[in-house]
Amino acid sequence: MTASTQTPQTPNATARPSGAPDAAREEMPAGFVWGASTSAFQIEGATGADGRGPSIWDDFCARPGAVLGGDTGEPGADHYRRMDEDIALMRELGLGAYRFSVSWPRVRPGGGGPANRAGIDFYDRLTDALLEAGITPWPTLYHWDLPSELEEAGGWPVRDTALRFAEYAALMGEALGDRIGHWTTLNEPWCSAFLGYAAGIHAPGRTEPAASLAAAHHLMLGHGLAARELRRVCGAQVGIVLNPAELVPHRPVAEDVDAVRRADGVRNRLFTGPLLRGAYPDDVLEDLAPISDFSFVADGDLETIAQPLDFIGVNYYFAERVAADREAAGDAAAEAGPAPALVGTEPAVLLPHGEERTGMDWGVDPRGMYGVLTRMAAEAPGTDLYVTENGAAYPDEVGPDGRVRDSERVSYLRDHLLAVRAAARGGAPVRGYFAWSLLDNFEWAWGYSQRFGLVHVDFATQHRTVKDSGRWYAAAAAAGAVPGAGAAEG
Ligand code: GCO
Repeated sequence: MTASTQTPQTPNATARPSGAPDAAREEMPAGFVWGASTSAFQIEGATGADGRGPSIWDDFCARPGAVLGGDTGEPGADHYRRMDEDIALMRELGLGAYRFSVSWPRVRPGGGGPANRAGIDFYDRLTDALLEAGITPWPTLYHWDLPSELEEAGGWPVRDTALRFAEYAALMGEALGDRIGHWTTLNEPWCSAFLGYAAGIHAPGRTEPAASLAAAHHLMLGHGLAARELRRVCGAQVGIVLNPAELVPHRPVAEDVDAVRRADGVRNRLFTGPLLRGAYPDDVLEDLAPISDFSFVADGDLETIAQPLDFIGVNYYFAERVAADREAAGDAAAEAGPAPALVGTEPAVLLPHGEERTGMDWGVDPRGMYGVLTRMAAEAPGTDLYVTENGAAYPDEVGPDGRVRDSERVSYLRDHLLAVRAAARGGAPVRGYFAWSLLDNFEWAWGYSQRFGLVHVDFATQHRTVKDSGRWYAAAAAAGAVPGAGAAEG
């Protein structure tokens, strides 16, 4: 069975009546979780501390030209050493939950082999300190930092990596399981598989289309095996974080509509098929046949992958327009520049969608948030949804008065939260929202050039400044509703 590529249209979620804010309209459902997200490699720094081993991102950063400015995981936001200060900030923002990731190479440096007690202790202390502060810990086990040793043995294209991942999940389940209510296995497996192994713009920087498909499969197999292990050792809720793509045809013509179907196949249905229905969609297998025969799928794998999910995390940043090829895209393709090779979509081109752009030239389209949530609710009926990442980069600066006036981010967050609200009102079981990100951090191939935080970080001094968006978000979390932009002034 294949999912429809159509997403329901919402009335413009951002359109608001003039006059006084309608408090009832802006209120989030009861019990809604207000959180913020980070990931280990992006904020921790301390890459050589206390027995941590190298990861593919350390290796990728060392490769000349791979990361803008030659930036590396050092200093990050030095969170490994400033955890207490950062939890105090979360308290100040009134966060109900904090989504962080565990660094696999910190807790089991070789990927397999002995665990590193000092590394586990860090997450143990973090968990306790969060609980003490009244903040629910939401760990993700894999946010892209594969231990180097496992990549040397073949990485995610190799089946063994999934088995090692399950062992690591059991290790963490045993260490923290008595205090964790929600475990996330993977963050955005599409990025790990295709940006890492096909486009080569993320670690490990490989450009091997067939291997990227094997990587996607073994990531999902790792998820399924890890979910079983977590349920065996601690019985918590288990979910996965996806980044469903919201794709619209560039022109209302059959070629572009079919390009959307193909792109949707690799971006979305290659993952939701096995995870939610235990099968790869036929049209996706057909489209990808020239690249791979999928002989890496062993008996029983699909059943393992299709473990029941307690929740699905949805990361949404922008929507994309799809044109059948560069010629069809016309001037828009020239403006968008060369696109990285992405398995299964060529010759289609993916273009930014939306009039406004963020600092990274990502299109702003809150209706896409409504679209991905509504679609996921339809595809996984009854499964709780959480927006596990949403946010925008802008070139923030601390003003002479010590304030960061990031009004564009306030608008971005507000409009997207209103879209979340609209989806929830329409019946999507959205239980919470995690802003990306708590802190300015290492933005992968962009290094430290892009700032996503609610809190500004001066990377030279590690001084933290809560931005206007942070104050605005704190007001939202306190009210359990989406306030007007002026709340940042408070
Ligand atoms: C992702 C990752 C985050 C990024 C964020 C902004 O979604 O790409 O989960 O680590 O930093 O999305 O690009």
